[in-house]
Amino acid sequence: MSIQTKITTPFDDQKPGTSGLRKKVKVFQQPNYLENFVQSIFDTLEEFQGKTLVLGGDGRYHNREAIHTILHMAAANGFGKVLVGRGGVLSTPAVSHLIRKYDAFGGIVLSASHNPAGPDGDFGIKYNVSNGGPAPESITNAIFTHSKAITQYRIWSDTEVDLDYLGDSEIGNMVVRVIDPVYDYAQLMEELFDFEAIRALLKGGFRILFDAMHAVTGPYAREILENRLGAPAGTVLNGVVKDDFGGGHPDPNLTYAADLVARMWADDAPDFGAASDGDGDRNMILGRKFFVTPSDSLAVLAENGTCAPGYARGIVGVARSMPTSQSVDRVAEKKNFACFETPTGWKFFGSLLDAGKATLCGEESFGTGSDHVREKDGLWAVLFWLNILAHRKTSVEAVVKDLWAIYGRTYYARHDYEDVDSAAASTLMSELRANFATLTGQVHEGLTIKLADEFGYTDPVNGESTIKQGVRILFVDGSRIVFRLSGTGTSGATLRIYLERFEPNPSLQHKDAQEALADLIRIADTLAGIKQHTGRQAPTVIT
Ligand code: VG1
Ligand code: CO
Repeated sequence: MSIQTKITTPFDDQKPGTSGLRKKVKVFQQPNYLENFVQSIFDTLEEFQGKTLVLGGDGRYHNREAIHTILHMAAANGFGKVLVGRGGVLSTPAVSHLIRKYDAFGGIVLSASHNPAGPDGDFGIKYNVSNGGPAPESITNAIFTHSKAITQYRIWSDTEVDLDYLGDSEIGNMVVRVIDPVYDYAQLMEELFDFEAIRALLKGGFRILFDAMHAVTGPYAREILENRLGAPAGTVLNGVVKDDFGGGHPDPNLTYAADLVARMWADDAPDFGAASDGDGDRNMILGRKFFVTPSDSLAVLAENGTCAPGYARGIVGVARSMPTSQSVDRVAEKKNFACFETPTGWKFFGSLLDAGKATLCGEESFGTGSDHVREKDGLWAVLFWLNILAHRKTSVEAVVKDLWAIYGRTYYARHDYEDVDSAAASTLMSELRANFATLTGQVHEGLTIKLADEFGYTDPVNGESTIKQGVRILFVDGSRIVFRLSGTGTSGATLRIYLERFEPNPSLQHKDAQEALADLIRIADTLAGIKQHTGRQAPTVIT
């Protein structure tokens, strides 16, 4: 039994994107592909000898094999202990919490989030640092650089490890501790939220549904919603984790959570519906026949959050990704707390949370979170909403409409053109960039362009800068169109177009979002030539 050093040759495509390295399962199944990336992570880190690593994934196809490999590599590289979820399963927010709670050196999350799973689906790997959050770009860039020059990796000779039973075993000198994936996370939720009040709400006949979409949140939701909060059995839909996510696309939005949506729009619809994604960090919140945009959801938490025990201390600030709507900005302004605008991806929130500059964070892509961990957190958002509803004793729709009444409504939509030709997508973006100077002052459909630019960001805490984070077209009336290319896809390019309009007039706040944004949708096509470049007549997904 010993450390083996294996000779390898580099791959040139191991650049982490918005959230780790995501590729087709078949790419990860190539000999040494995973090993090279994992060794590149370890070679980039320093002084972890004898320390603890947290390890788990969303349960998708290839998870177990990858966990087995990573455990043996961690042992050969000198980690002292690995905390791994039973069955190799941990949600992304649970990994973040475990790193923090047990003072781990870092963690590895195996997930491609909502991307489909199975032998022909996607797989992914992400490294999280000691604050529990995704590694910042300085580290992910260093990992990529290393991966292009790697010549060898270290792995312990094959040892049997039983991932299905709680307890300790060893690989070489390293302890492998199999832990309950849910327990610590559920304890944290009990500390943050008023479980007594939520229990009373449910007892009083308030009906809820949660769709785990056959992905990682099933066991978490069952334990928290059904066992601890007393929601009736059957509250959690699709609660069994399957390695192909039941053949579905576990993305909590109106398109992919179609079953839940049908139930929430039925005549006997429950009062509250929610869904989460493959790895448990996203959330969608629905009322009876009512959809809450993720951007409004963040604003609702900022407006009402201090009723939850974990936030009674007050909210010091909020942060949102640039394409997320400015709904929360208006809450921050009125309540006089700071509001930060960051690039897309949770890794940019970490420094603000660590420095105590932000309490809540959110993204338009169904991501909400806070300083309780350093990832977005799907079930946390669901519990936060339930806590607010228990406190306010009103409906989801009323809570959102109250927000609009105070601050105005921000109409919002995102149009995705998935798997388009990569060259065509980058031409579209570069043509937009080339037109910045002439766009300013142009009038389209009665709307004047105030500024066209590309978003860049300098982290106010650590000074790290990043550029090319999305093209923004800002109009004089406050409307915005943002164009970005996705950094999480695994085939072709995905063009995202984010559309936003502020409507202060209460009598104009009840339109369908696509209708209210129709002129901006047309302008986006005029300015970028979407149909012409992509050859598509309509987006693949609208959220
Ligand atoms: C997308 C979302 C982004 C999110 C990221 C990871 O990135 O737009 O807001 O942080 O996914 O979420 P992109 O680069 O494809 O637009 V998850 O739940 O997929 O880890
Ligand atoms: Co996710």
